[in-house]
Order: sequence, then structure tokens, then C-alpha cells
Amino acid sequence: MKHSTYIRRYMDDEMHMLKTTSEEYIALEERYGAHNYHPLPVVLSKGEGIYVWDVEGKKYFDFLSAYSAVNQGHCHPRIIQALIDQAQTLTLTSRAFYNNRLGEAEKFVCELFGYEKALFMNSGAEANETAIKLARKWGYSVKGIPQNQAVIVAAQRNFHGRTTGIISASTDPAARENFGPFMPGYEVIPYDDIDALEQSVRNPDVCAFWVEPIQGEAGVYVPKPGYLAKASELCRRHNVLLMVDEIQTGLGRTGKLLASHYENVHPDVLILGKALSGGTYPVSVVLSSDEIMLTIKPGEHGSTFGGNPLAAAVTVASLKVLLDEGMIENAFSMGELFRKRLNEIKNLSPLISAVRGKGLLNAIVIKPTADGRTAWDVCMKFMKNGLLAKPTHGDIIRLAPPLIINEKQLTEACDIIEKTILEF
Ligand code: IF1
Repeated sequence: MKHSTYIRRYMDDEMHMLKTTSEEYIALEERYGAHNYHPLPVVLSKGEGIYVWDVEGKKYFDFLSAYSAVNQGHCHPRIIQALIDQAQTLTLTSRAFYNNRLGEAEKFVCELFGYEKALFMNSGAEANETAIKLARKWGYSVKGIPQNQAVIVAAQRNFHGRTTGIISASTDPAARENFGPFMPGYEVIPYDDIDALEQSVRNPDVCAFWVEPIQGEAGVYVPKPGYLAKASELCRRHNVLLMVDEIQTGLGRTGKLLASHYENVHPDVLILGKALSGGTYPVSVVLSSDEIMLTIKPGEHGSTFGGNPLAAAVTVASLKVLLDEGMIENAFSMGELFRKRLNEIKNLSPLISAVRGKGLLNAIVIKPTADGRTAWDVCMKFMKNGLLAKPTHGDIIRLAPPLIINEKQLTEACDIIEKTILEF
């Protein structure tokens, strides 16, 4: 059908409430939306807990959790209620004035994660950009690095967001190509390589080492045990800030409150986002000490929506739900079960070359089949069999359900994964 036919039918829908099909919704986005994504051909219209439904009413296990933004499960009632209550009261004041929700949220996150100060932003990328500015500010005003010479060390295959300041540190051609010129002031070293880090932090112009405890987008790369702890020690020794991006690994995803806690690391700068709101609202936050955070003076950084009362209210509700409904402990134990079962499935088929992850952040690596089928084809079959997941970097499938999944549901989902893998 031509676009115009879809549009007319779509308009007709409004009058006659005809059932718009997935194909028509997809055509709408094809016609009017930027093509900056290549989604799986499924159109979702409802989410509840670990499940989502498409417009035809088909039910799926959500094994992506919106890239770990819905750790608490879709539309968690307590979080939604907090959202509704605040939305009917006061949504945005700007930071030109105080509001009665932000201070409580700042206190809550500072006490929960063990920091003196919090700076709320909206997206994860904004929180990382804030961390970059904070590290540089501290580098000049406290460490004494000469003006405009500060260097931030980053890891190869990093993912911290899509802004030009952040992709300037990226090693992914798809993230960088034709987006230059890039921001200077980065040194990019191999991930999980302590010697490379030791070499880089000797440079007195280095203000920070910026790293993910597990590289999510790169394909759930878990570094060798002790890497983060040794990195923390090196940073301390060389007066370099350890900035840890836990936007994807944090908030219970890996089976602990923070992935950093597996190694008892307390980052100088902690960056959070995604599940801070349980997937109901864009909220991110940077946590640090007075010495570091107070180098940014009034009027030197901020954003229209940063720290708004609605974001603050859903943040407190989302963290309380995470803590008092045992989701973190559940992620740990379900993660153990999940990897055990994935390894059993791996042994049943030549299709899977690796299983890796921590807690409920896991991935399987797919070996392309002789007839050229790839991770995408596996995800298409997962979808037909009632489970949603998406490949990253071609051959890796991330498997990350909401942290509320129980053993019975996990077994059912693994049966789908096994059935699908054996169909190839
Ligand atoms: C996309 C994946 C990508 C992140 C870490 C910062 C951000 C993210 C560790 C930025 C965001 C999202 C972005 C989304 C897909 C997803 C993602 F890793 F989760 F799979 F892209 F790599 N730090 N990750 O994972 O946070 O600005 O998006 O709020 O861009 O396609 P954001």
C-alpha cells in the first residue's frame, strides 16, 4: 500500500477506531520518523512486569528491559502512582526556584550510595557530559592541571552516550563516522588492561579514568576479577578521579546495588540513569564528594528539566521499590540460574560460542550458521516464539529481563530460548 493510503487509513482509524496493524504503525514511523534505529518488526502497546504485548495482542517476555531502564518491571504500580501523584501537583519549576521534592531525592541517593553531593540531569549522556565537565573543573582548580590541558582516560569499546563530546572518546566507527570534528582531551586505552592504565595515569595532566564496570553495549564484556579494584588503587595513587558509568550495570542489574560493589570500589564520581525512574521518566544523576562537586559554582552547569520535582519523586519511589521488594538479591540468584541454563543450551548447539554476564545482565555470542544466518535471525525467531531481545554488534544477543523475574518465568523463558536455538 502507498504511504498516502496508510495515512488516510490511519486518519480513518481516528474516526472509525479500526484496528491499526503493526505494519501500519511501522509504515508511519518509516514515513515520518528519522531512520536512526533498526527496530525488530514488533509494535508494542502494553507493558506489565516482565511482559509486553504487541498491537495484535501477542504477549512477549521482555528480555531487553529497555536496555536496563525497566529493572523494576514495566509500569510498576508504586512507581506509576508516585508519577501520577506528582504529575497532578507540580511537574517543573526550573532551578530558578527551589522545589519540595529535589532535596529529598538528593538526600536519598547520597545516603544510599555513600556520597556527599548529587547533581541531577535527565539522560545518561547528559550525566556523562556533566561528569566530564566535573573532572576537568576539578583537574584545573584542585589538581592544578594547566588550563585546557586536562586529559580523561577512556576505554576502547566504551559506550557512554551519543553526544559529540562523548563519541569523541568512542572507538566505534558507527558512533563516530562523519560526526567530526571531535573534542580533544581523551586518551583511549584497552579495556581490562591494568598496565595500559598504569602508563596513562602517570601523565600529570590526567584528571580522570572513565569506565564501565562491565561494557554493556560492546557486548557485555566482564573484565578480569580485580580490574576495577586495581584501577581504583592506581587512580588513588596518581591523584586521578575514578569515574564509573553504572547507567546500565547499576541499580541491581548485575546482582548487587552497583557492579562496583563486587570489588568494594567506591568511585570518586558515580554516574547513574535509566532505572533511576523504573522506565517512567528520563532521570540521571552524578554523585561525588564536596571537594569535587563544589568546584562547579552557581550558574556554571545545569538544564531546564534537571532535578525537576517529577523526576525527584519517581527516583525515590523507584529506588525504594528496588530495595524493599528484594529485586537486587533476586537478580543475583536468578542470574546464577540463568547462566547455568544458558551454558546447558550452549552445549546442545554449535550456534552459541559464548555465554557471559553477571546477575541479570547476560549475553550469548552467536556463531553465524553455514547458510549465513546471524544473531538478528535468532532474535526474529525469539520474537515469533514469544521472547524479545536484540543483537548488538552483529553477533551478540543481550539477555536482560526485568529484575523481578521469578524462577518459574525464567524457566519458561529459557525453554523458549532452547527451543529457538535448536530450531537452527
Ligand atoms: C541507544 C546499550 C547503547 C549506556 C551507558 C550511558 C548511556 C547508555 C553504559 C547513555 C545508554 C542505551 C542507549 C540506547 C541503547 C542503549 C545502549 F548499551 F544499552 F545497549 F546504545 F549502547 N552509559 N545505553 O548503556 O544514556 O543518554 O541513552 O540515557 O542510544 O541506542 P542515555
